Amino acid sequence: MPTPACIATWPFGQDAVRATLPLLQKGRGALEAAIAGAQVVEEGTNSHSVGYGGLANRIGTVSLDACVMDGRTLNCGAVAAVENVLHVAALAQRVMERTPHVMLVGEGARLFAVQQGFPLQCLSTPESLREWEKTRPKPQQQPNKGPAPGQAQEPLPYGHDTVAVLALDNKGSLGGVCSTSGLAHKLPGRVGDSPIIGAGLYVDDKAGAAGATGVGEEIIRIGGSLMVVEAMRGGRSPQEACEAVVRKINEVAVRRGVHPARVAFIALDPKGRYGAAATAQTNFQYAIVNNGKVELHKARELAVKD
Ligand code: SD4
Repeated sequence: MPTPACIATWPFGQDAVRATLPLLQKGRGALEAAIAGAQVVEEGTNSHSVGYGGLANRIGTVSLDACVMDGRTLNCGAVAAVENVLHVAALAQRVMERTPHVMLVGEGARLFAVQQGFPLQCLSTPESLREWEKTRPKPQQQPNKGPAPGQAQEPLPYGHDTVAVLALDNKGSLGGVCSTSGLAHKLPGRVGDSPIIGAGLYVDDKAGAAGATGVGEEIIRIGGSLMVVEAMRGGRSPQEACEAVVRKINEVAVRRGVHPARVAFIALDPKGRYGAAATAQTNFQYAIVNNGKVELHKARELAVKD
């Protein structure tokens, strides 16, 4: 019987792993356990970028993205740009289980949440509103048109983070979840990598599971999490797979003149081996279980020359 395993992004991932592990040990399925872990972060005050008190967008609204994927069947579900719903990972699971679709967005996702009995609530906190007020671009900095031809794009603000939780259950199946409020001050309607299957998350029992965090635009561009999983399918270890894809991110970032790209990946394979890697200056940390204890590790960072 495989030993249950779990990995989650950032220091608040420790809360997720602490909630996920006991469920795996009780024999619950990987996806169910991973969703329970992500929910703790969505609810918690240790995170200012997931769920309650999440980072507000350009107009001060908290708008959430999430997805889930079951490695046994490749069943998956996602919601994007949803307002007023706290448990977006659970909502993504409902999309997977109760609709013929993979993704619902915006008002449609919110209406589906109401139909499914999810409460609507304000996700801003006095603290998150103060932070938004302090850090938001001043009106004269806000673009109302696109950049003029030949002019650089406005750089993306980088207030992170996303919780990605990957779990392996005692039947040898993998499940994964990704949940976030996305980048701080994003334009209303912006969707990051986190709810996009293959970008922010990908899970296949026959190869492995991967999740991403960082600037979503750079992750979407290369289909980051799918690429990590395909590298494991090709025989690389989770660590080698994450590093290979961070190198790819770096190569593309150089081509685009946006390095360092500020992206990180975590991965878990069906044997319970894990890996993580990040681009330079990310200070990316992830939580894992080692001998029954939750540990926080710093990921290997790869600079462009690596
Ligand atoms: C996004 N990837 O919306 C998310 C944000 C994030 O660390 O993970 N930041 O682009």
